[in-house]
Amino acid sequence: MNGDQKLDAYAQAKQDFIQHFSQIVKVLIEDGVGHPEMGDAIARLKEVLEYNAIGGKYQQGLTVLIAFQELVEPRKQEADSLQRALTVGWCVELLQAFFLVSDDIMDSTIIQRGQICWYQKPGISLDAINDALLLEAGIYSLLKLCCREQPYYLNLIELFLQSSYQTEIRQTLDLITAPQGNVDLGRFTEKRYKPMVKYKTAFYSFYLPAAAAMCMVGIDGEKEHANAKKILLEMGEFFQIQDDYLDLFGDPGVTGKIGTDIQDNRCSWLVVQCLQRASPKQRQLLQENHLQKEAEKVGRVKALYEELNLPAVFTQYEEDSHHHLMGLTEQYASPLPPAIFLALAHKIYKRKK
Ligand code: DMA
Ligand code: MG
Ligand code: MG
Ligand code: MG
Repeated sequence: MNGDQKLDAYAQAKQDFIQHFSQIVKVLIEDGVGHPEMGDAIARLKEVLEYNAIGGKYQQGLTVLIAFQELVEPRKQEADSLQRALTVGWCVELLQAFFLVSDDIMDSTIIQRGQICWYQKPGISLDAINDALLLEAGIYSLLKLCCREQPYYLNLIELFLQSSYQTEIRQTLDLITAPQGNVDLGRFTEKRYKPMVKYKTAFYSFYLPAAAAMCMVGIDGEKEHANAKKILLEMGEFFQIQDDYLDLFGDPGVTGKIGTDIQDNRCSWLVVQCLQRASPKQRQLLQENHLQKEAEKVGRVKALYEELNLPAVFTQYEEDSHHHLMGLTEQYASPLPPAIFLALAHKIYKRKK
């Protein structure tokens, strides 16, 4: 395939993936048929799905489908197994939606994916907690409905559960490293930062989709999974570094979200880099303006980051990281087709959203 054909194949996969969503909603709400008293709850579930599972980049979910297609010869891709790959891809998107709805509450975010956060909608408020749990439960309903007869069913469930735990335990770290009402700059170190982001984002966003596709085609070996993980966790770590950078320096019109890392006192890549370079006076400025809601104070922190050239540091880091990922792919992709990893690396390189 040449470059243009590859692009078309990606666009086609994305279209198929998005189209499959109506099927997901149908399957989930059919569970309520025959229970007339559930009518209102089912309508709510549909609304929650349509508001929160739609409108992102679909990168994670689509990766299941694309990896599946790379791993199975075209003539062996049966319609049924393709349908299952689409559904498992949507399970990853539901997991993402579950995390986002909850994360936005904990981060006091207002805008996500270009729209008001679900919990901020009039009349929703903390009922959003139950909605998030519903999104999570949807994963296991779907897996049961579409994969129960498959030999990999248990492996898939374990993979989703393990990914959830890895994310949640590192979200815990993210939260307790940013205590409310107390700016302790001593906590914002690279040593804490790296493992935190690797597992709060990289595991479920990068390893899970590829590992799910691997399970579905019967690639279960520890070595194969460890190799894929080596590349994908590194990629996901960089993805979260980009997320931290875009939180402050991204264009909200493009990212679809308005950052809150400074206001929330988060252990962001930017604050870690800043502290490695700051003079005692600059450190004091950070101490006084981190964890503050006023736009003026946020502006002071941003000006400090610019003074320390952090945007240029980031650009250089992005180059180095991309180069490093190319090397890791060369070393660890086999026996999987390198295209799986290269396509992802290419997608996130210099991303603006
Ligand atoms: C992302 O952290 C992690 C999860 C599990 C959603 P974040 O709060 O930086 O994400 P976002 O920038 O999308 O709110
Ligand atoms: Mg957040
Ligand atoms: Mg968060
Ligand atoms: Mg963020």
